[in-house]
Parts: sequence; structure tokens; C-alpha cells
Amino acid sequence: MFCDQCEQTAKGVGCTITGVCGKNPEVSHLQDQLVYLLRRLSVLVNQAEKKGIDVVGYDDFIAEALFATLTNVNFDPAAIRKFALDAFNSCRTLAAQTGETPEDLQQTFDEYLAGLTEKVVGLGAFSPDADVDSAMQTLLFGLKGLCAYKTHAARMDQRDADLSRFVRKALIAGTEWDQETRDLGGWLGIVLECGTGSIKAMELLDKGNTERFGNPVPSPVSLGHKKGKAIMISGHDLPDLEALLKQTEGKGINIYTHGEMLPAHGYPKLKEHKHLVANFGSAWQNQQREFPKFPGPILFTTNCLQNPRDYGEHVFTTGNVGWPGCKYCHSQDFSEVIAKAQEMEGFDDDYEGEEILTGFGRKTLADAAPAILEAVANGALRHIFVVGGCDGAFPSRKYYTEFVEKAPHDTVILTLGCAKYRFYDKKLGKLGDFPRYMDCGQCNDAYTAIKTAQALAGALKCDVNDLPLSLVLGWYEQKAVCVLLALLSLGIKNIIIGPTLPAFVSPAILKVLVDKFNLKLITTPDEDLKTCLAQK
Ligand code: SF4
Ligand code: SF3
Repeated sequence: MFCDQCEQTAKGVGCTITGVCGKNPEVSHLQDQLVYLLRRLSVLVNQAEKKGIDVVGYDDFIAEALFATLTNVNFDPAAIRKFALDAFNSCRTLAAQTGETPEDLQQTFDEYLAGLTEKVVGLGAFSPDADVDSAMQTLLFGLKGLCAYKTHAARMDQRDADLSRFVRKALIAGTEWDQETRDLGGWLGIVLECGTGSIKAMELLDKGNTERFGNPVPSPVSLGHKKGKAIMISGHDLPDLEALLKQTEGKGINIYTHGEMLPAHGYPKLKEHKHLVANFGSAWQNQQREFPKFPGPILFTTNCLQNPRDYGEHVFTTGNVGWPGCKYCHSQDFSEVIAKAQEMEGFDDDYEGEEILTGFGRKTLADAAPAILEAVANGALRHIFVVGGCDGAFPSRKYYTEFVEKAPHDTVILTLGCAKYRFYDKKLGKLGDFPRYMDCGQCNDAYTAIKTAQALAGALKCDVNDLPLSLVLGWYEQKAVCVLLALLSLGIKNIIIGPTLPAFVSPAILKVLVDKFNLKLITTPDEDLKTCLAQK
């Protein structure tokens, strides 16, 4: 196997024996085959669309299947094989509808997969040219993040045909079916187009979430627990949480969020369920230590899932998530999770715990924009730091904790994604009427930070790059790649990323990112704070 798509890749180069994340070679090989089949399917969907065939279902499938290959989503070979089989069958169906079935699709599924072994399995490279290969990898990984958000949005009926066309174009780029040839500039162009598409995907998801659950409002979240039966829900999918809340209403079971589900507490339509009581545990990488202490079942709706070792019998998955042996919930039917909660002991006491804040969504921040501008104008607010993205296991991530702790008192921190777990419980106090720590939500709520920055720049009639605002991002998996590309596509400069540079970025691509966008790797909190504060 070869996989280098995430930050914890072995030796900073690639996982070759087994994944640091727990992905085994069988799953990795199946994922390589699935990606190839999705490229092949994209060609056929393009042809079908030209003939006027309705391709919406195929586009949803492509996004969903690609999402299943994102880090820490699906470790179940049977599930990935099923996606590959569905992709193969879709290719055949479309080929039959659009004309003659090409030779490659006349084989059986098993023959087809076997034929791909030499071609794509375990190579980790898409092109013999190191820079084209790097661009293709960056594009594919950004696309995985984009497709995760696109899938969540589609589940709430938010779609965009041009975005689906872009996903197909990006999957085909650089393959044997691509009609275009690109120089390095051309590759950078399509990689940035992925950033533009990512903004669209985040916008669709924001629309879906806010239309269905209301605009998030600043809300306290307990880190304690209540006596009684309990279910924990992790991941990013808010409609799954809504379904679970409805199915547990009046059953005497309390619901606890985990990880990226924390911001759900800010949504009016979700927080009106009184049995949504608290957030349990911290970031994803601590789950093997924290989950055994939870006295109820745990439901994963998306990444980041780790090997549930000896507590797997009360871990459930849904959506794209899978772990061999864990029970899978189909079509938002959580009856087995509920039955397990009734069976397990639950909490035997009330524990108040600390309180933190979430819910600084797009509308709340837009409403606060005049006050923010006034505070900037009168010198009360010196700088806004957006510190967000992914969390991860490496000790070097204490950088983000220290950065936030050391940020001067006349600055505020906007955060998003699970990177917040590095400092979410710090008491940062207030700056005038603003809390100094404002949680915009999940990683996809980078859209909120973008909209806020654009609104502030619009009011000041300046460029976003001229605002007293700096972005300090942590990356781990491919959603962070998608968010980074989104920011770059807007021409946002001086972004600081860490804790390491992606293994898949070649020196030439890195040089372009540095020259064009002044993208920087983290140094020390003191040094980076000094640079950011000196810039504006
Ligand atoms: Fe390795 Fe990350 Fe790939 Fe898992 S997702 S196999 S840890 S590079
Ligand atoms: Fe975290 Fe996995 Fe990326 Fe949505 S939950 S950000 S790492």
C-alpha cells in the first residue's frame, strides 16, 4: 500500500506497511481501485449528461464514495468494495445507455479490479512527473474534503450542477481520459478551482444547516454530565443528530456531543431538545482513552473514527463511516443504538463540569460587524486571529494552545474545526462586549470566517489581506486541504499552516504557494504572533 493523504503519514512520507490511522493494505488497495473507478465513472457521467440523461444520482454517488476514502471514515473492506461494485455497475449502466459498452467494462467486476492492480494499487503516484503528481494528489485530496461537504449538503437537498461538473472534471484531470494538457500554471489553476468549488460546497452546507436548524446563536455548552442513560454522537452530520434527538425524545436518554458535533449546541432547532445536554471528551485523537469512560453507546456519523479496540460492541456507525464488526445503522434508524443505551448503565450522578461557548455563526458575526469595526477603529481591538482546522496526535500541536494563550489581550480568537480542542477550555475573558474566544463551528464553518472577513473588508473598503486579521491553521485530513484551497482561491495571503507541510506537496508546487500566497509553516507562537501583529 501507499497512502500519504494525511498529516500523520508514516515518517512524513507515506504509509506503506499499514496506516498509522489503522487503515490496512486491503482497504487501502480497495480505496485506490475505487478512486480509479470514480474517475472512469466521471467520464461516462459526462457523456450521459451530454445526451440529456439525469445524472444527479450519479453525482451524489461519486461524492459519497470519494468521501468514504477520506481519512478516518471507513475502515471496512466490505463497505469500500460495495462502493467500488456500485461504481462499476453504474459505469456499465451508463455505457449501455449512451452507446456500446467499451471493452474495459465487458469484464466481470473481479476481472476489472484485478486488472487495476498493476495500474493504480499501492503506487501512490498518478504521474511520473513529480510536480504533476503533486498537483494531482493535492487536487484529489482537496476534492475528498469538498465531496464530504457536498455529500452533507446533498442530504439536505442542497446541490449545484456546476459543482458536480467540476468534481468530474477534477477526477478526470491528468488521467488517460483527459483531453487537456497543463503546464504547472494550468495545474495550479485547477487546484485553485477546487478551492472555489470548496467554497461553493461549504456555502451549500451552510444553507442546508441554517435553513433547517436556524442560525447558530452563542450558547453555553456543559462539559459535565447528567444522571441517567446516555448516548454520545460524534462527527459532522447534523441531520443524523436531529434524527437521534427525535428518536430518543421522552425516552429518558441524554444525548452528548463529541468532537466536531460540539457546535450543534448553537443551532436553535437542535438545542430546543432538552435532552441534548452536554459535550463529552475532547478531540478525536483522544477517543481510545476517553470512550471507555462513557457509560452508553457511541454513534459515529463521519470522521474521525479510530480503532474501537475493546469497546467496539457499543460503537455504532452510520452514513459513510465503517469499522469491521461495528454495527451499522441504515437510513437513520437508530433503534439499536437506543436499545444499547437502555441496556448500558448510564451515568449514576450529576456532574456540573465546566461550561464553554459555541454558536458564533455567520449571522451572529455579521450582526456584530459594526461593533467589531468600531472596536478596531478606536484601537480597543488590535487583531483578529482565526485559529482553526483539524486537531491531531502530534505533541507539536501544543503550538496552537500556546499561540492562543499568548495572543495579547486586545486580540480575539475566532475558531472552527476540531483544532479548537487545543484551547476550548481556556478562560480568555472578554474584550469589551466580545468574548475573546468565539467558536464559529465545524471545519466547514470556515465559510463563516470567510464571510465575516469579506464583510469587514467590504465595510472598510479594503482587501481581506489588508485587515488586521491572520489565519493560523492546523491540518490533519483532507477537509483541511479543501479549506486551505478555498482560502487560497480567494487570494488570501500570509496563512500560517502546521504542524508540518503535507508530504504530497512537491518543492516546485510549494515554491508557487510561497511566492504567490506567502504561505508559511508555523515556527514558534512568539515568533508567529510577532509577525502577524507587525503585518497590519
Ligand atoms: Fe497513513 Fe494517513 Fe493514509 Fe491513514 S490516511 S494510511 S495515516 S497517510
Ligand atoms: Fe477534525 Fe477529524 Fe479534521 Fe472537521 S474531526 S476537522 S480532524
